[in-house]
Amino acid sequence: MKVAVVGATGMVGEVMLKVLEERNFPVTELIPVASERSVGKKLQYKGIDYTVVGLETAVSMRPDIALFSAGGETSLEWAPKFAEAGTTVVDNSSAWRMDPTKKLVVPEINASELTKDDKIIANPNCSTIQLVMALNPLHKKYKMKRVIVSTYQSVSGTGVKAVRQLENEIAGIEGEMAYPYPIGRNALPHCDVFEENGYTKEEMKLAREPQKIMNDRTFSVSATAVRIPTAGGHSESVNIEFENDFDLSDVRKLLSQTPGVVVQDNTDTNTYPMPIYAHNKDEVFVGRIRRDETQANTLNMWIVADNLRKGAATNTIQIAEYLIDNKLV
Ligand code: A2P
Ligand code: 11C
Repeated sequence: MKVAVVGATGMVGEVMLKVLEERNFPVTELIPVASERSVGKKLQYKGIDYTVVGLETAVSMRPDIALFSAGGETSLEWAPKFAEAGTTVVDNSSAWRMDPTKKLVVPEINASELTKDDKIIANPNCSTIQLVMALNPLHKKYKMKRVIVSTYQSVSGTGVKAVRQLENEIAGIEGEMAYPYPIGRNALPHCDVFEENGYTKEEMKLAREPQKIMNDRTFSVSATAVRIPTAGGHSESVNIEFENDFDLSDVRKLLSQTPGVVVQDNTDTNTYPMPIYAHNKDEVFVGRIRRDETQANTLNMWIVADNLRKGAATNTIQIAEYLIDNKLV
């Protein structure tokens, strides 16, 4: 496969190259793409140097697959141009996610919806992916009514500038600010921009995307998204009200049997998921599984995943793998 990575010099793009290499993705020709600022720069893949090209050049090279993570505006403008040239685009930005003509895919849940005609496929938001990975098996068995999620999100979700802000604050260096406030020793109830309803865009992604991925509008999600000074991954405290009662040991069993989900849940040994251990892993980790004692049929749990891996690069590459395995590209 001739594979373009659009945004190859960025935080997610860099992880994409690493994940492609680790999973031995069938790359016959790699095309690293970035902005005009980076054209000519060298990037390594499997020990070989590749030269970064611009978008125009990349389209003219007619890749089979283009993995996009270069921001929403780049995707809006360029994904259709690649699609017209015959390339299948898997896009990690928010540009196409809620477009009714585009599929929003977490392979473990809804890859079977994909067909040869899908030329632009959307990768969900990172905090959504780890949430639905854990919700989906439980919903299938107990039927969810309402989900309340509070997130504790890593600075890596904002990008290089935010990671640098945290590093500078720790080192006591004054530098450029990615956030309106210090992030070290702080918690900002503010991920992405505010919308008119008083929620942030990140919170509304969590409210809207799960229904589309799970193809079910019978449940609702209410979210509060918080940025904290961690670098390894996103964490989520989740409260789920089901139609039907559940058995806690069955919940643990269902989750541990779900491909891509790992249960880490033993209070006797202080075992629970944490971002420092989820870092660089592709799985979604679930723990602190317990009954909400204030309400019938309601569960509390804690979900952690590496937002740059399963939340972005890995999920995007899994979609591409599904396309290849099923001869859809
Ligand atoms: P560049 O490094 O040349 O700016 P991050 O999310 O870490 O900020 O990375 C964004 C990625 O998207 C980078 O690879 C960046 O390239 C790329 N990018 C940003 N704007 C454009 C654009 N207009 N055209 C192509 N690539 C872009
Ligand atoms: C964050 N979820 O952590 C964001 C990053 O819609 O793809 C990814 C933004 C997106 O802030």
